Amino acid sequence: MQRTADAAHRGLGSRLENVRQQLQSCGAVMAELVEPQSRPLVSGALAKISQLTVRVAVVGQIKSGKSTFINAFVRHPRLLPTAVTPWTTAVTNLHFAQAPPPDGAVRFSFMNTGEWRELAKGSRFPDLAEGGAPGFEPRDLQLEVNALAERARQKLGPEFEQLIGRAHLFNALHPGLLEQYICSGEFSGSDSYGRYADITRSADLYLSGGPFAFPTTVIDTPGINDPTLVRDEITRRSLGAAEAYIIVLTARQPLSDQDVALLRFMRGLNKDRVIVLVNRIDELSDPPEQLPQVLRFVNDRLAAEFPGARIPVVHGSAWWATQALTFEPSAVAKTLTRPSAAHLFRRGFLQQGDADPRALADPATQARVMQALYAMSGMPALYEAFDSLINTTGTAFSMGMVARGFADMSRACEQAAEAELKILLADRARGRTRNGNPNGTGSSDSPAIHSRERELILSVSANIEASAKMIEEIFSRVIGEEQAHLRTSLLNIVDTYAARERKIVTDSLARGASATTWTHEGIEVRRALSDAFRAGFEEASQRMLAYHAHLIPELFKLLQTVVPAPDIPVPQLKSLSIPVPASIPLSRMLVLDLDRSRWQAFWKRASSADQAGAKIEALIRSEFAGVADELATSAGRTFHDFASTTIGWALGACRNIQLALQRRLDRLLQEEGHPENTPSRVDERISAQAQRLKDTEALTAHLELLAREIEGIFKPGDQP
Ligand SMILES: Nc1nc2c(ncn2[C@@H]2O[C@H](COP(=O)(O)OP(=O)(O)OP(=O)(O)O)[C@@H](O)[C@H]2O)c(=O)[nH]1
Ligand SMILES: [Mg+2]
Repeated sequence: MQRTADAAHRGLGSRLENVRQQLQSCGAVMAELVEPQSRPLVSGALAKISQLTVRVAVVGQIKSGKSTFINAFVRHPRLLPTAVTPWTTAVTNLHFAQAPPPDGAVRFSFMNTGEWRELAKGSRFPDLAEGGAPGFEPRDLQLEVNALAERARQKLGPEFEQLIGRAHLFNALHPGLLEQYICSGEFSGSDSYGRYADITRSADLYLSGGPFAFPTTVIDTPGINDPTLVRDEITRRSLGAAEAYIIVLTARQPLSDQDVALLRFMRGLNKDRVIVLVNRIDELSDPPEQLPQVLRFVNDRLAAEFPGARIPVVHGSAWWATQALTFEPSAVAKTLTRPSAAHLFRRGFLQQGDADPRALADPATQARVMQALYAMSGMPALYEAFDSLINTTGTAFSMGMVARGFADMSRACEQAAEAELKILLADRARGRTRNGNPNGTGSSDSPAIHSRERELILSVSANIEASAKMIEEIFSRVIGEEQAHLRTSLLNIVDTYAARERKIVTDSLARGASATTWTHEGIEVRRALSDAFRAGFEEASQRMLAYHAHLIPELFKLLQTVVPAPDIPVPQLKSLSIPVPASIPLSRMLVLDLDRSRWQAFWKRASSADQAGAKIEALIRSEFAGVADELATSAGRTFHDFASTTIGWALGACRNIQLALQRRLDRLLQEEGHPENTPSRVDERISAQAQRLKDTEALTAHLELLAREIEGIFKPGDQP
């Protein structure tokens, strides 16, 4: 396309990619400057950033146009199968700007028996069977899984047993291949279509091209309201692996009941990493009238569901985008006679006569129509939104941490180089005064001085190690406290809610109402948990950062007793914040979410109003206690990662200085009195050391600039 959006033109995530490449080249330089013992720290960080990828999941109800949209989004318009009947059954990961594994660029992984059993249990069903909420035995999922296994067995015959738990690998895609693995439904095509669909868990495709500058994985998911519970569960599970989400809605039924359910389901995901696409606007019969209404409705609904969040809402048509990318004059001519195409004329993208099939043979008209369809497809706006979204992800944050770590280490190298130079200069000066020799190379008291300095350094370094250990312990204690605190406040919310629901059930049954009318509206408690989690996490993260700002400089102060160690800049608490992990556990399906028909057995077993109320309270508690636990654990994990990385770098930087000095003094001690230690040799060393100092100064300046730049790029998202 000629008129691509700026973001796509540069390549999505190009700023991040640029920073990454600079970090890689700085890291390579630094690996040569640091002490050998510090190299693993640098190479570990380099390996880490070379593996960073952004993962975005595309979700929506069945047939909203997810696969069609993805094809246009990744600029492979015929990649994923899309059609009216066959539906996507497996999670499909499209990897861009990433090297394929050696065993094949296309991989279909089959479920294994364990996974099947897992799926059948659902999320927390086993706990329930073990007494969490007696009397509730949701067998539906199990029955479904059994039926699925039976169908697959019949379809595949003896092959079935061989395939379970394994994978099929290919070097490249060929036509019809995906249809065999990731689609199901009524096909008019080949018999092999859908052959492996029942047992395929996921597909991984490594692709070239695409609009991505930064390694990105786009995840196509089965529709969220797939008629089978199993597919629903597969989709929910796949979401945990993503850090950004595109929700595809249908313009003609914007936020239908299913969409509202989907939004509630998305509630647990980080709201600032979501883009909403109102797709299929080409199906509106009167866009000028209907489009503003649809968008207002969607925005209002989003504001109600995600108060305070700014979720970008993009509208468009994946179909228009596909037509622009594949341009077939006869199909385009048909499109342009539809009422929705009048929209393109009204917006000034097209001229009268452009819809005429004969005019469409003219290259100038073709180019204009292509541009019009593409511009109105929503794709440029979506690219812009996606390009900013990438910058709020954990990937951007991880890169910022590496940049800061590198900058600290580089400053440490600089200080070490400066201190080493001072040792050499002092040594030469001592020699000169003592011997009256202008080219003196040390004196008889030099060894004593060097030994003393060396001892001092060793004792300081022992202190540094001990302090680092202490700092680790403090962080560990603080993280433990924060995690427990977060867990308690989440459990309090669950308790309050469970007690309230108990009262509602008991009261209404006592008044003679039928128990079967009770339905769980878990939205409110999920929202309360999500808000409390976010607020609690942010509060805890401020405490972590305050400790960080206070404790890390202590390490360097210790070092300052022997050398002018660097002052590590204290992070600005306002500008730095640890990104809140996605609250995936909140999106998990719980027994409470099952529909009314599946609750019959539960109510049958309750003999009195009080008993029914008590059971509901126990059920809510047991279901949500696990969610609260998981949320608190994920917060703890994020803090541990943060603490170990920052302590690791600070300690690494200190060690590097201390090792460099130790090495220099050892060498001087070793060479005392050696004949090859001539004045010219000493001068040579001094000038080599001065050069080293210059190099590290330049590297530090570059890295500090980079760390500041990435801090400017990384926006942890809108604060509520
Ligand atoms: N008119 C119109 N049709 C569309 C649009 N996007 C997708 N479709 C059509 O809708 C049908 C379903 O599209 P898919 O992309 O397979 O939808 P999906 O959401 O991936 O469906 P599942 O994987 O089954 O959940 C196909 O026939 C598409 O051609 C659109 O913007 N406008
Ligand atoms: Mg699909």
